[in-house]
Amino acid sequence: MKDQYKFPAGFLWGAATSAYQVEGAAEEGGKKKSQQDILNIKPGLADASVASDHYHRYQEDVALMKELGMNSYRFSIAWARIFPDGVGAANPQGVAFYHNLMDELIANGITPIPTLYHYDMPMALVEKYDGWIDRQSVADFEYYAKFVIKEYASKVKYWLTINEQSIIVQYWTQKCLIPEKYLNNAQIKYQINHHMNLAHAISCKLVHELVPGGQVGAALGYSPIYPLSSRPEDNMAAQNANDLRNYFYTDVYFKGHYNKAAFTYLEKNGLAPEMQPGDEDLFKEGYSDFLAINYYSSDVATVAPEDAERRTSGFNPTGVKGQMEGFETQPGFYMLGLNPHLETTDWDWAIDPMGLTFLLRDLYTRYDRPLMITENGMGAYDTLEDDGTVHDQYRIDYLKEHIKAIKHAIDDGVEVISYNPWSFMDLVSTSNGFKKRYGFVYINRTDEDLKDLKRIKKDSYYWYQKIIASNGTELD
Ligand code: BGP
Repeated sequence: MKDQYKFPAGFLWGAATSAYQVEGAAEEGGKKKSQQDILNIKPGLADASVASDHYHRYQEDVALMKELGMNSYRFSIAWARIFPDGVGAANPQGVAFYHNLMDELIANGITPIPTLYHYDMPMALVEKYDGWIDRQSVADFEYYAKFVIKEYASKVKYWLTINEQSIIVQYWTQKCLIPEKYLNNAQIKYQINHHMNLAHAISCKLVHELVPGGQVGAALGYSPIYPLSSRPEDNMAAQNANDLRNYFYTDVYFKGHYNKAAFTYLEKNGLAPEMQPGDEDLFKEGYSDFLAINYYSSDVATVAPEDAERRTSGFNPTGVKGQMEGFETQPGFYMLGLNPHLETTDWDWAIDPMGLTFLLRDLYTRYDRPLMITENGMGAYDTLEDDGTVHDQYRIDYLKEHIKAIKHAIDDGVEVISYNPWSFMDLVSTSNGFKKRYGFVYINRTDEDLKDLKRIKKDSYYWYQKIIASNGTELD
């Protein structure tokens, strides 16, 4: 009998971050503002101006990655660092920064896995034409992507296109700076997504054209959706929810067209994106080699009456359990809710390691393409003890069960390329500043006080070091 639960030789172990959440230097080195430099200015919370100061300390950070044993690192390239005005002249200091980072990684045996876009549309383009809302964004993204892919082609094999289109649709006003006049127009978020689908497909084509042996795929935020009960109606609701929240994206990436039931529902409700002739041909030409998944939790769905009020996903703004503001409701299609069988994090995210095995199996069966895990992790309040240690056993428990879940999927025959949990170091959370931490490395700062930004290894760092060294065999 073959070995149970074995990670393949050459498996990519690492961790992940994104540009605006770690770099800081928001207006240094020739960079101009992105929409995240504006969206993250919230009273009492850290913003992107200093973040984890990675821009200035990347060498120290890469040394810590090396010591951790990482052989891959997922990060993102800030469009506004390469093209401060979105298009036009490239910024030599920005271009050099990512060369230096990649060189440092490669010299330390770490495979760079860059993401082209992680929520940070240059403000210049937001001011010019409202960013992704306008189809011109696709052409400007192509200009940026072509430059970047060409520039770093010799250093990068695995390219990630756009981070979490699914989350951008769900939390569109937090991920994009939306002018007030569009705020009550929910069709806009599907239009933004359509433009991103085009940008994704173009990027895939560019990687195939410009990078010998290059592999490319999107990084999708993905929560499998279970029926709340075994009632046929709940099963139907779960299928509807999976179609609109999950396969709506993956069918475009791998089949080259929108999921039929989801698109029909949007059309009936006046929410479908406007398309142009040839758009779906482009989807097909811009095929993905793999799918990268960001996995934190699963969801459950139940029936939503036809006259239910449409609403988007809520979130828990306090970090006190039980304060989730509400759940997505699509009248006549589905309504999400709480899974009574699962524990949650302090921010009410359901903890479900088996959900990871479930989705890996499901997606591999549906599309027959390898998968990467480009995010997974436990957001928590961490405490820096007086002796300079951080005891994050809860994070170790979370990650351990999820790594076991990946091993199960591999053992079931699924091809998994990499595991890059969120996050390498503490960083600016998308909505909770530095209060909610994910890192293996603690950053000594708070929302209010920058302190010395010292890097401190948490217990999870030492634990993960052993996991990587044993290629995932020494889990207990
Ligand atoms: C993903 C994003 C990341 C990230 C993570 C955790 O959706 O790609 O950018 O921050 O979620 O989310 P949060 O910071 O809200 O806890």
